Amino acid sequence: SGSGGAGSTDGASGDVITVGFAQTGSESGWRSANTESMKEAFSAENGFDLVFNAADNKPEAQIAAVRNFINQGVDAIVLAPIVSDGWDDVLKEAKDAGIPVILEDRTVSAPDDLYESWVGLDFEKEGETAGKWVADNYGKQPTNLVVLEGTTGSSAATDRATGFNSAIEGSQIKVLDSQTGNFTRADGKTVMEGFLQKYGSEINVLFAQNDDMGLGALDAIKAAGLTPGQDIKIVTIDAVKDGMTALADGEFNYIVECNPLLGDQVAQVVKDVLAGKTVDKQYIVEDQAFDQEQAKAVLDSRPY
Ligand code: GYE
Repeated sequence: SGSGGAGSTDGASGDVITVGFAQTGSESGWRSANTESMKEAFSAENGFDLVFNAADNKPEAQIAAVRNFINQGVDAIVLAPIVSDGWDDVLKEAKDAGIPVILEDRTVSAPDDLYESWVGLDFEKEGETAGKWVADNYGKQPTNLVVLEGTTGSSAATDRATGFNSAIEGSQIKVLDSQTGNFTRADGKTVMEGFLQKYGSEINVLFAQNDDMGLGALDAIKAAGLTPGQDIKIVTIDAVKDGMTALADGEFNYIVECNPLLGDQVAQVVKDVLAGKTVDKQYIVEDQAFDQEQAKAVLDSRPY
């Protein structure tokens, strides 16, 4: 490098590293916490000049953002891919330009020699943990479940579904319906309204693939005159503050954590790659899970 962007401070600590970060958008509480973690880790104090882009969950806009980073000649690109498919061409362009790409959060379906490393979570295991809890608690008698899926084509949604479905297999859980709520509160609410119109009080359990969709669904459930956490049990993924609050308040029943604080780890991988050190192809961050009592116990100490 050697050409830090405007306002960068080359000093005793060495050259400023210019990093283009292509974020998905700002769809959820998880995403806000992840963006904050990344901005903190890739700060000027830590020797970085961060070029931040959020693509509003539009895959074409995100590909264009990565192409822009290549044209700008950044030192490295960090990508939180909205969807898994469609990355082969632009990742090849980055490789040809000699710009290393590090994935954070979600993965891509492109060959893994097109990126250096992936820092993320075991989404399949998250889904499996959620499904196992549902099967253990409600799967011994006939139980009707609806699903709010995350962004279609995202590895987070696809892998959570795989894990969840395998865990409820052989139980008496029946999936009445499963539709995308795009990981947002607004769509979680709208899709849940549709489920309630169609199935009414037949619904026993809701699995929302993130907290925000579950939080949106709370409004729909209450408006239908039902009590969330009782008439309809709710299991979600993420464990952000609002989700954990709903769990501690008895409106959710179980949350599988998905840790968004990946910034420091990603920044370390970027530094190592640029220093020519060998890095692992993937770094998986551990997740926990919480029931209502556990949520009450940890609520005040949650960092996000
Ligand atoms: O669960 C959801 C966010 O990819 C792990 O994306 C991430 C997911 C997270 O919008 O809240």
